[in-house]
Amino acid sequence: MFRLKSLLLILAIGSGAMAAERPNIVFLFSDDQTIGAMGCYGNKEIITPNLDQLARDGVRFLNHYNTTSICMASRACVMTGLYEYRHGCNFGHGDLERRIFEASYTARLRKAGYFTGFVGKIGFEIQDEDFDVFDQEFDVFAGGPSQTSYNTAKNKRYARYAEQYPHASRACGAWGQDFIKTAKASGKPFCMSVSFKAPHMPFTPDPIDLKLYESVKIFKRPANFGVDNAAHLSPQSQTGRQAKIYRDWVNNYDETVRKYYALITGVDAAVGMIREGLEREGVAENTVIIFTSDNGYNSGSHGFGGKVLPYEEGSKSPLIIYDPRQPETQAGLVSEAVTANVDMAATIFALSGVAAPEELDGKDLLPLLSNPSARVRDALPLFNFWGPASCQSMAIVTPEWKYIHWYSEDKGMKTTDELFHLAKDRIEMKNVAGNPENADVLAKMQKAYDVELAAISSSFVPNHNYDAFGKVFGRSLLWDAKKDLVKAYSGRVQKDSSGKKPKKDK
Ligand SMILES: [Ca+2]
Repeated sequence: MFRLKSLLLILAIGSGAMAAERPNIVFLFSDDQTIGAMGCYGNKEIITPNLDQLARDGVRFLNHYNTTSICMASRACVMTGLYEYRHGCNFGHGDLERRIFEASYTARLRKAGYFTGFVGKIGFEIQDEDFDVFDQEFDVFAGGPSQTSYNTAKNKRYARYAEQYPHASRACGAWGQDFIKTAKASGKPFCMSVSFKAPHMPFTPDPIDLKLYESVKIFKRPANFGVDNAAHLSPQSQTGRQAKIYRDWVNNYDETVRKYYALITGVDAAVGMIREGLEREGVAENTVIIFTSDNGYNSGSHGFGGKVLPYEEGSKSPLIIYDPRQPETQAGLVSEAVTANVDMAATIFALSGVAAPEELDGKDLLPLLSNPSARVRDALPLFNFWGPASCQSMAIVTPEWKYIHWYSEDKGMKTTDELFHLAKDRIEMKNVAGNPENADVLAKMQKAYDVELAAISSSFVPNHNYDAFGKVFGRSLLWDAKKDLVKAYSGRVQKDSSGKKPKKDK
């Protein structure tokens, strides 16, 4: 009897302790960082000691894709766990509806008792509401509208750090340290989002970091660098701003990449400050850290600059997850599973124990922390619903293959299928779609494509200008039947992404 009572007591204490020890979550988010721009991803020129350490402590993901590879949409994908056509938020498509924001992990965790904080570039707004409404949506909010500024003094909600940290990246680190203190004092578990502006354009790094790269005169080019390495790609891929502007990535590579790397080194310094803060407050052992970025970046690969395109450099970002509660044997492991921006919300819901909304598009990645060789999906869709219609596309990626369908036949172009054998050709130099020995693979990828296409038609969010995509991305409808549909929406989606508030859909 005594033993039973003791057992029950132990069980009761155990479950109470578990409830009290919901982990803290720190979500660190850079802006426009491609997967290769970090030491732990094999880049020997960039200086990222703190991020490399985070990778040694946690699990590093090699195939992390942004399902829409542009700021506004991807940030909404991260927070909601939904594909863009289901959350409806992108340039030319509209702001995030209140009901969808309410289902985001930040909103739900707060309702469930988490102490929440946000600093930096949030990148979207809630439809028909002022930006300042975010002050009520977090326990501590230090975000800014549109692109925010590298000049700390110009970001009103954390301008107080300007004297000590005039550049925004380290200022965000200092804000993070203070938030950790405040959150600890609240007695609640916390969820902190640090959304760096870096390394987004304009490339104005902290002089402290730029100095570290002064002695390097010539930087290593990507293996598929320059326009000569684009001759085999679809003509459609050449019709966007990635091929027409951002020419410094091709013509002035060394000076451009020097600043880009220095901006990431500034983020790295802030990550170090935040980890120090967690240690100092004694909360590091119960704090899960996630580091990723909102889209990749074409740093001269195939002659492209910018993002958006479904090729590897533009769509893939680093992802590191460090859960200190995992056994030490898991430290430094690497996962080749295909993961996505939409997985962040599902993972954070799982970590926190807070119920996720039904039918998230994203997957919980926690099983990969204990078993990095596992998979969470067979295939992932990548979308571009923005910019010139001729450069829009949908793609399917698996650990081994990528299939891209370019539908536009504008200006004499022909519909183009691209198939890359990623396992053998990671830099996408051979389109093997026409190769008879790949016919079975192509058919399988097209089947997966058609499944994702049907999902657009059946579940797009109404009134956000996605109505036509289930048809125009289709593989069988002829261009003549698509032309008018394209014309109807394309005027509305050709907005720039300068951060100006997009006009409402007419
Ligand atoms: Ca971005």
